[in-house]
Amino acid sequence: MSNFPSDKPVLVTCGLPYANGKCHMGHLRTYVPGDIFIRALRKQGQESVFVCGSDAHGTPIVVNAEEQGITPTELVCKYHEHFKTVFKAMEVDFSIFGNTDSPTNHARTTSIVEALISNGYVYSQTIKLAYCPKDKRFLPDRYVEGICPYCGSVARGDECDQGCGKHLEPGEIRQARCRICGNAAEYREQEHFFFKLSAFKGFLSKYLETLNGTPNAINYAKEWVKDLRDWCISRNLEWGVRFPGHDDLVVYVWVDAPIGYISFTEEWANATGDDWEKYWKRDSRIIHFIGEDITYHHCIFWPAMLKGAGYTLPWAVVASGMLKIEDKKFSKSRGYVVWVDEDYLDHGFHPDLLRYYIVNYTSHTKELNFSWKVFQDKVNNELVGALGNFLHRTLHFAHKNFGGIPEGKVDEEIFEAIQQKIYQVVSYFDEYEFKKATDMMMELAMFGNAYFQQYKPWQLIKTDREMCARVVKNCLQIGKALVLLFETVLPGNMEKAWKQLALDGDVHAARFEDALVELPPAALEAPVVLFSKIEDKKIKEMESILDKRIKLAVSKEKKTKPEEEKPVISFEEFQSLDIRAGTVLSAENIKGSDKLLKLEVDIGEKRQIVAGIAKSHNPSDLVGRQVVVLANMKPAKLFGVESRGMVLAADADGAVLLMPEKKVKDGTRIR
Ligand code: B3M
Ligand code: ZN
Repeated sequence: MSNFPSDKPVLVTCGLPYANGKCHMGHLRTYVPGDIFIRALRKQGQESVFVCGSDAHGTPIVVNAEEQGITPTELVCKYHEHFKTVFKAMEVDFSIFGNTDSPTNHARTTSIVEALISNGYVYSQTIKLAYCPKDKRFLPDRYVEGICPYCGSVARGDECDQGCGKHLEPGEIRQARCRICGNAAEYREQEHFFFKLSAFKGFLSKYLETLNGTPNAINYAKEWVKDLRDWCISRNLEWGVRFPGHDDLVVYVWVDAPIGYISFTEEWANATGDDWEKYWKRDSRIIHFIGEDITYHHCIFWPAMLKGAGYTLPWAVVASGMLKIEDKKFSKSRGYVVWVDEDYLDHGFHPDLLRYYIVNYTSHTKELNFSWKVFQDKVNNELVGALGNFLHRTLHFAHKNFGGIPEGKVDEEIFEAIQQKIYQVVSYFDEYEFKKATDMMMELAMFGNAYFQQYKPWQLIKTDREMCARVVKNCLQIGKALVLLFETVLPGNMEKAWKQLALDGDVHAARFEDALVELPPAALEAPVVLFSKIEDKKIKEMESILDKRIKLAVSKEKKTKPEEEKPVISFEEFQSLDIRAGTVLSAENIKGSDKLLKLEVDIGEKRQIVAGIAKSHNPSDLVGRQVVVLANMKPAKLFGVESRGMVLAADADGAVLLMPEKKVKDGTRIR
């Protein structure tokens, strides 16, 4: 049995893009599957609404506006319009695309924070915060750069985005420097407000047992729940939602951003005469589509906030894996980026092609590699070669030989094949297995092609016209089913195909089950080809655009980034580092993390060390090797695993481990 339709209304949301930069392929990994999922819900007759909007607050916006010399409002308006336009062009069809700076969101956020305060979940505490003596200001979040206290990577602001991925609380970052002027920051005391996340440990542990969604999100969250720290939810900024009762503070962006999901539902309900409370105050199914990197916020912080303020909890969290461009880690600064407008739509590519690639390249939770060559192959072989070919040859043959859809019955076995495929597609959608769902659709197209080949209507027409009509009718019925199934992925082209089949009504509002309603006889026009092959020349052109951008980024980086200057230190300061040689005794992956390895190293004594080298090293290759370890690194816990020491490596394209020139006794000091 499918999960849908359910008598509970369904709210699907997508993570809110920061309104501070253009839409790129990485964004689409959340929005396209979200859109496909909601279309599939509608096709099952599920009452549902699809909500998203711009994330307008926080230091990502303020820092960017400052750099561009415009106000945060101007920046947000510019990118808000940009995202709306690109989503429309990509056929990502939100019921509403709001903005977290709206009056509704200010009001809803204030009301939720006040509820948390009056329910006893907020307390104040004086903490030490990074402060720039030159710019005379506190340095919240992205205003500060330094070293992650957990893994030693260069980190900025509130997250270790290059290293262990941990959320960093204000004041935690080491060797803090001001991002505006580059000077070393001081630490100053100030009173701030904390959300008592630790009080939700019992609740969250139980909740995560029932939470639906993708295993990547849920498994990470189950690890994190073991070690919950309270969250500082106030910031020294002008831009944002005022912290109730404190005119000099705003709430942390990760408070008012997810509350946007609620406010946008309110705004949508006000505009359509619907009721927002049936989603957020009563029994509903709230499904969040997000990128894997914001799982903590959606599976830990957000449900605790909702619980603490008395709102309906998310029913599912669906997290997409990360994106690679031509097999290299996605990176705007290094040029590994594909902008949706200037690198795709503006070159005349149809949105449907990319939508198909995004869901069909690999499973939703895995890393997706975008390559122009693979894109070409998938379009030419699958969309043109299988689906397009079947629809076109069927329609063309029917038009040419029968002037349209012939009279007669569709065979029972054809209906059975269709029904089975619908069942499989729907079951895979239920599990957020978009690749498998779309593979099943493509199987139906291949079944159609095989059927056409087997019965050879082009021969039958000469020998047995009646039998030929039956075969054609069967093929057309398969075509109708394909159009209904593929509408979720290829809405633009399937709308055209629906008309080519002379079907009335709106294909976007039709149901999967309509595929079992026999096509009535009708006249058909000569069909126009839906999908055409992409030429090699076009792909070369696209590749060279990307190449140029990467080269430009490399040369820019060389020019603008001379080696970061570090302060001069004394011999005594150097001597305070306890660096030793040691042999790796064992190495294993850490459950829930694709970056970290747990090592046991003999440095004269046995030490357990967590190292962020899983992407560059296989555990088995490390055992027996000698490495260099900073032994007096402050102990830390990563994914619940204790780490006492740091393995030293050159920070190249991936980590390159240091090792002594020749094997030395374990524990030998490095000076
Ligand atoms: N604006 C974007 C991100 O960190 C952030 C998402 C908010 S979702 C409520 O991916
Ligand atoms: Zn880190």
